[in-house]
Amino acid sequence: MDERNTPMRSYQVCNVMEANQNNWLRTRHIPRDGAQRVYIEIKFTLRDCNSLPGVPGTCKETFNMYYYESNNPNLWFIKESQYVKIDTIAADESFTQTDVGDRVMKLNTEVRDISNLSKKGFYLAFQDVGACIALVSLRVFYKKCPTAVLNLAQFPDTVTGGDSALVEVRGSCVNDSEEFEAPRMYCSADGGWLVPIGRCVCKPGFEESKDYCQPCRPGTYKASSMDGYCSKCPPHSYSHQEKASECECEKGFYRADMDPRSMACTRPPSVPENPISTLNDTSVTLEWSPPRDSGGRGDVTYNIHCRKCPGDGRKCSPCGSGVHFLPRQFGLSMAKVLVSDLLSNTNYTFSIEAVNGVSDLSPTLKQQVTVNITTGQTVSVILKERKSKDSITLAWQGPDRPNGAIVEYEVIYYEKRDQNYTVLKTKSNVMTVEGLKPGTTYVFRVRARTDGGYGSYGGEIELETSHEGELPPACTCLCLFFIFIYHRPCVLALSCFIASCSEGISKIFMLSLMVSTFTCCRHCGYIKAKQDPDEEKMQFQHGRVKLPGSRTYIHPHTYEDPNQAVRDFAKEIDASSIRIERVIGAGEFGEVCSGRLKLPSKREIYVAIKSLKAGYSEKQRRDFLSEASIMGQFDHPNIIRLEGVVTRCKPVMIITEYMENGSLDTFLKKHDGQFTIIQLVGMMRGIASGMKYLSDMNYVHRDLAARNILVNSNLVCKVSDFGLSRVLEDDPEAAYTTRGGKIPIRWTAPEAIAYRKFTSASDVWSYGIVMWEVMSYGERPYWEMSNQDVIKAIDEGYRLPAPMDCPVVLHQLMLDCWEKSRSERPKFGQIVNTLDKLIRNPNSLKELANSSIWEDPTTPEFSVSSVDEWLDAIKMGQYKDNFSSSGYVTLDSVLYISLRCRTNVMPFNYLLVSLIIPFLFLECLVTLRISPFWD
Ligand code: ACK
Repeated sequence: MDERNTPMRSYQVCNVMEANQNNWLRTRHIPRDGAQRVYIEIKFTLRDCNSLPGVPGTCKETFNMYYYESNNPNLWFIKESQYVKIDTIAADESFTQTDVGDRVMKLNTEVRDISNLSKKGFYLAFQDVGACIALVSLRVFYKKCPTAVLNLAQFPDTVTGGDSALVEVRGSCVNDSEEFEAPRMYCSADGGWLVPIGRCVCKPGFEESKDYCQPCRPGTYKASSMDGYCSKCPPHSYSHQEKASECECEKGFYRADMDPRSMACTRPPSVPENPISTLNDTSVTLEWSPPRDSGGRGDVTYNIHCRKCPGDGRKCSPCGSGVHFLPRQFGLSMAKVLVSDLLSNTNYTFSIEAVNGVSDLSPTLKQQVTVNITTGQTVSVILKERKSKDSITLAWQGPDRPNGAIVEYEVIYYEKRDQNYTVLKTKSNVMTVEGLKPGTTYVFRVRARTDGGYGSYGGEIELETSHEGELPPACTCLCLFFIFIYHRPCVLALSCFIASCSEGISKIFMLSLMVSTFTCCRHCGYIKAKQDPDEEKMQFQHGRVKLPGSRTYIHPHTYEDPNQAVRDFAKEIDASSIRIERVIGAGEFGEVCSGRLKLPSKREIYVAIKSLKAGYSEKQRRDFLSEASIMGQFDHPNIIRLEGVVTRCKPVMIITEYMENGSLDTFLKKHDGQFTIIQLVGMMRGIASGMKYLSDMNYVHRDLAARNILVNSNLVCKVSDFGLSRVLEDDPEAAYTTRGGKIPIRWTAPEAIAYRKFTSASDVWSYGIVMWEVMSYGERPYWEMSNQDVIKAIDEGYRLPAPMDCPVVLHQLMLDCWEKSRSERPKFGQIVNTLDKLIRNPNSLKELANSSIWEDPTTPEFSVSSVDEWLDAIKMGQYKDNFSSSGYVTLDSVLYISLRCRTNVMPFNYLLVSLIIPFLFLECLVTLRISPFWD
């Protein structure tokens, strides 16, 4: 019975009373089952010899355990000597008579093992040599390492090795995975796995999930088994099916062979812009601006295609190998090439195309911008000459199609006999060469020069001076005719001609009339021909023709879910690609910092980072991000460019291009008086161009002011500040409240202030104010006048006077922008055109709006000899006493005011005057660019 009084069976032997016992108990054949090491657990009881009364000394308290390895499962006899001894087993606890009486069993458990088995099985045997034992149970077992999956490799059930050796096991990769490094593990003797080596990785299109590989979901992909997890399809690509190992490109977008699958799909670049040619006789330098849209790639290069058109009616043909391109014709990385060895006097068309790594994948034709040039403006015909004994007068016809205005002609001549030549220059196409020898033959050639350089010489003409006493030939009249038709109005030319020719007048008259008409018409035609290409060029370079179906701005409020607008128009940027470097200012919603952005496969760029401060409300977040969803819709060199947003982690950020010179108003104040007028007009042109783009997209800015223009290191101005929060809604204070502050009264058109009529025309009004800010280097419009006074003054017709040194044309443009009736204000497109014309013709900027008052008192309008006269002239006669009592009795002393004004030291009485009649006096104050309220 065991401890619980349950009867149990056992093998017993207890021949203790007799000596020389040798009793054997043997198992049947036990299959090894692959095990090399087998454990044997025996449970037994053993009687204490001392507790047996009268037992001889031969009584034992141990027994022996043996095994015999054999492939034969049916051995019925094994010799004693064949057994291998495992151990002599002694009991930890033996029991006594008392125990027997108490029926308490003292069960011993002993475990032994045998290793390095190699045959099919073995037999176990127990030898009793005279003990009193009962074998209660025998358990024979081996150990194994259980099935396991580690590092995506599956390891099978593995029987442990013999003799405590580790068993090396090769794992097999789970479904949809492949070997990265052969997976191995060691099965230890006690059945545990040790030292995992190698691993499997999920195949492309699958990602690891615990111990198996699961397919990538639609919209995600995994290109390489080396990538850990499925990633979202890169921009402009998609995957509709599971298990995608790459995402397909959207229509119109492509992926080059060498592009990593993680890269956004890209498209061919847009056309190169602003081509410029600089011609020098038979070579030309072509330059252009990179395409506005690089297609999303950084590998844009340029190819030049060249065709020549002889201009004699023959067809154009490829230029051939005679023309040379430096550095090369195809695959240019710089936007510049020198083309040399062109034929003279030939029309050439150069087509410049931008290509990138996916251009060849796109079925659409590559867009090209073309440049036409005409080489060597040869002055082909010397029309006629007039000779005397010591002079020759030549008249020639200018080039048919000059490639620019002719700057001058060069006449080269030499005496035929000695070939020492002389070069003369003239702006007209007539020249009298004097000091020649009588009766001598001279050779003449003429060539023209334009801004593009010299053309080639026309053909030679040999002329001989008259001999002493010889009269000029009668047909000199024809020469004079040509001279005059090129230099006088046609009528005058004709009358001169009639007066100077007596012979054959009727014939020549008819002929001349025809030529004259032809020439005059050609002249008119020339003017037109000169203007049209110019116009075209300007349109081409700067005009943004609104194409049918071109984009219109979408207000984020039209979205039910404003977050969708952000997703649609702003790229989400991973915060880890941004490095914030320093704080550069404070925005409405939080700090503005500068830093760097490094996007995959893009160059690192400097960026400005606006962040949304902590503790914001949902509305603030929406308003903050609305700027990004507006800005993200624009793509123009004069509109601040959105790089993207960070919305998936905090702080929420808006990333834009970095503008090194910050906001325009501060920038101008810092550089007061340091720019040329062309630079200032260039800035204004940029702003106007950005505003034209916005108005073409039907976007009304409402807060155009120099403080909302940013300037980069190249002085390029860009319109910024597109937040929604300043847009006025149903607030009763609306007209005066914006961003918790005021409507920018000084910048806002009267109709927008009065009844919130914000339109592109009201933006034009603001633009006029920005022009004024630019020309006055950041002066505050209307100085310190109160907003109410400004509204009143504007209503009464007052307009800001021209700032100091402001060209009259620019002030006029400002005044046009401030037309009360908004329909009479110019459109942004017209403003851009006007400024372009001024840039091309800087002379038009020479006349200053206010120079006459201060710098030229002798002009009829301001010819004054005393202070009183001067005050009368500027309609301030009633303040004569104020001036004289303050000691300003001479004009010099008034000029001294100007000097003091310039240094901002304003005499008090002068201030008083300006306070009393601010608007009459503003004109002269502005001339000095001073505020009447300083000091
Ligand atoms: O006048 P600033 O230097 O130019 O100070 C303000 C400040 O941040 C708060 O708006 C500057 N700022 C804003 N956006 C940019 C940008 N994209 N690049 C450079 N500076 C910027 C602005």
